[in-house]
Amino acid sequence: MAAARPRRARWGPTTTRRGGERRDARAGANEIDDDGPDADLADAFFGEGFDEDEDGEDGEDGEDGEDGEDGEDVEVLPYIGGELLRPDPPGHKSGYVAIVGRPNAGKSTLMNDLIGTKLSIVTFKPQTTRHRILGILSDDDSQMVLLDTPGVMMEEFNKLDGIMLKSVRNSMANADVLFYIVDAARDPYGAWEGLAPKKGKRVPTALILNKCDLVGDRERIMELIEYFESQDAVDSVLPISAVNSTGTRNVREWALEHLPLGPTLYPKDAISEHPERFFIAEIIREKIFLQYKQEVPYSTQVWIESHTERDGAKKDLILAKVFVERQSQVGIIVGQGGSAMKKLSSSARADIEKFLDRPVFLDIQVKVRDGWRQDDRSLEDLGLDDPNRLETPLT
Ligand SMILES: Nc1nc2c(ncn2[C@@H]2O[C@H](COP(=O)(O)OP(=O)(O)OP(=O)(O)O)[C@@H](O)[C@H]2O)c(=O)[nH]1
Ligand SMILES: [Mg+2]
Repeated sequence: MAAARPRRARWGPTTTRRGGERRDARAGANEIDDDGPDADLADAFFGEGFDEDEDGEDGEDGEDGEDGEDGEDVEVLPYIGGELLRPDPPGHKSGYVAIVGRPNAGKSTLMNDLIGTKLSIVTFKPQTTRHRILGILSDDDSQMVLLDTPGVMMEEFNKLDGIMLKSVRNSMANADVLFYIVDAARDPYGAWEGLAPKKGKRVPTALILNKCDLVGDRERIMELIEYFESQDAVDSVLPISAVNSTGTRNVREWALEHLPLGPTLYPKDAISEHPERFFIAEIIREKIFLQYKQEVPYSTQVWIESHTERDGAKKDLILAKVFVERQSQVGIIVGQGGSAMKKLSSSARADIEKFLDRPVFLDIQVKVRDGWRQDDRSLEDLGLDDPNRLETPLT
């Protein structure tokens, strides 16, 4: 499941952009990340190419005025180090590509495939992703900023659900290109009903028909393509199997084609903006989702208390806290004689070591935060409204 990291790249918060605001954060030039799958897409599902509809929106709507403020000040700026900034070549494109869909549709799997490494955790359970996760795909002529989002649920059951939906809405509001993704094998029409915008479309929009490998029936896939192509809010339909990398190159090319003109927004060698400890916490959360049943994974939040790199042959020391909602869940997480915790620690440690490329000593403690999913202060304190939060929560 886990994609290997193909190259060392920047993960940390290297950007000058937060929230919806844009700034030019050009950094030294970099290599083209062209390690995507070679699969020749849609034909894997059906013989002829589908209609890759043009909407004429690309091209002229670049970022006005971003470069116009340099003016007089440039000459008096002191040298502050770093590589010389290279101007973007003419015709450089950039923008935000939001991936939105119902829980479990395959958003994170697609995002990981496009980026070429495992940025977002993936499990067989719905509502795995809780934050907007940002992944960056750059080459000399473009920069595509992908936003993986939490699944859009039909109902909000608690304040955490509210925060998750808010992050989907924010991602959509910031998007220059929008991908709606539906599971072709599981009520695709119903899924679309819950997603379809009321007021038509605002930006180039494609419907991604995922999990085509589970359909197996060419006629059915054609029928779905035809239906979604007839929707006003959809410019193109892209059939894929994200888990097999089939069709995902088409997705990348479609996004690139429809990105507006714009400057480099993040350092070209960055692949995300989240701090390393965010990914470490996500790895532990993924293992919790895979190991524990029913409500337990959903009642759990992970916080990395500290991560210390130690000299010499010593392993990195990572102290993590797992917050649960009720005292009874502590026993479930720990298990008889600590057996469940042992299993959790060792599976999480193995993936953290792969991610960091270093040996790690992982210490996990379990804490109770009564009803944290319904409590504004706990949600903020545990970093649910800001995945890049670094201050330690009060326990
Ligand atoms: N057969 C098949 N399974 C897929 C495909 N894409 C994703 N999956 C599986 O579907 C499940 C959910 O995938 P995710 O990528 O976590 O889905 P998601 O939309 O991010 O889910 P949430 O974060 O919970 O909203 C996982 O078990 C994936 O392996 C696909 O193309 N074919
Ligand atoms: Mg996800």
